[in-house]
Amino acid sequence: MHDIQIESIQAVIVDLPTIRPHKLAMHTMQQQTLVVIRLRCSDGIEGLGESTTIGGLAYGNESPESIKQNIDSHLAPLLVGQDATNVNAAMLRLDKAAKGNTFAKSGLESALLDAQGKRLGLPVSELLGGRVRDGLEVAWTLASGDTARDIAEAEQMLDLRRHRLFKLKIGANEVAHDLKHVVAIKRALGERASVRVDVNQGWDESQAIRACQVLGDNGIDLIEQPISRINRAGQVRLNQRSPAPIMADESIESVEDAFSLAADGAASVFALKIAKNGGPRAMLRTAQIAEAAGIALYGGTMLEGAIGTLASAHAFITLRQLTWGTELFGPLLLTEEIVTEPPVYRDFQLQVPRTPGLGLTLDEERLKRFARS
Ligand code: MUC
Ligand code: MG
Repeated sequence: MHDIQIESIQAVIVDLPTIRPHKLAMHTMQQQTLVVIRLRCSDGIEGLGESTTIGGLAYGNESPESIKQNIDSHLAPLLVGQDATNVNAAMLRLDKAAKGNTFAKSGLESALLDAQGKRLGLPVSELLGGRVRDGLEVAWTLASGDTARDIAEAEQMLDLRRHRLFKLKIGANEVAHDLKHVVAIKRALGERASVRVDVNQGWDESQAIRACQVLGDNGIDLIEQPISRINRAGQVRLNQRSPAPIMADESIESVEDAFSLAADGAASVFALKIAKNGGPRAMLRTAQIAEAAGIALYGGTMLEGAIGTLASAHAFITLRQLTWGTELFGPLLLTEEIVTEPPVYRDFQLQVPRTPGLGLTLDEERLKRFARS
């Protein structure tokens, strides 16, 4: 019998509207669906976590519905009654009994960390060893699909001093069309902004060879996941010949993937995502592999709301190097919040709270309104 036990775990599916459709190569998001995790402990403390993916099953192996089902049926029963204060032991128990399910595990680990931080009066960043920077620079994704609208959106973000790093979502259209779109945006923004692209695996190697050359020659700073995560040999060849650095995103579905990508020399930048690794601490293991291999880091997102965004931020802020910044803008894509005080964005940066845990409180009223019945 442990002194402080995990008493119950609830996974709530929440559907939230977005400011505009968000077009990725594999899916156009018309809204975002979060899975909010409430982990209640016998000392009365509740930890919050979030497991969020993009476009049902369009992006990865887990959907909001499968995440909830697997937590309810398999993962929560393994944790209820366990020591709420030992995150290592709890996550080990999950890993021993359940393969994969990194999104679900990430939400559960975030909730354990939030609860323990609240219990000890420490921000999650301090539980993870301590922060080494004040804030995190945040990129914005231009993904309306319309060149003029994307340029206007970027200009607005620069005026507001909210973002000066822009990621363009391409890969769904003809390559020539996409390249024209990207080059027009880079020309309009010039040296005032860093412009990067995310192809979301949309090209094959034969298309990517030329396209990466054109992008590099036109001042594009970074090319994310140009080809299929399955084509490892192609990724290695592209990483050697592209004039702009290649970043691995979908290729990393676990810490072990990160190790084998590093060993093969398949990317020079890693997108770090807590959901893809199985939690903030697992993500930090991927970061350590990258650091040891000389691979640069970028703080990625699955377009989570406030909870998942701050769970990521508390871990990213402990990293020694974050050469390419972060893209923790998920809450800004949503028109509604389910927490009482949304994350603060100022002077191109996300401010990471110094209050205990993740630093968030649920707005029960709003959660009820947007929770799927
Ligand atoms: C992805 O593939 O990177 C992150 C930012 C964004 O706009 O889409 C996501 C997913
Ligand atoms: Mg990506």
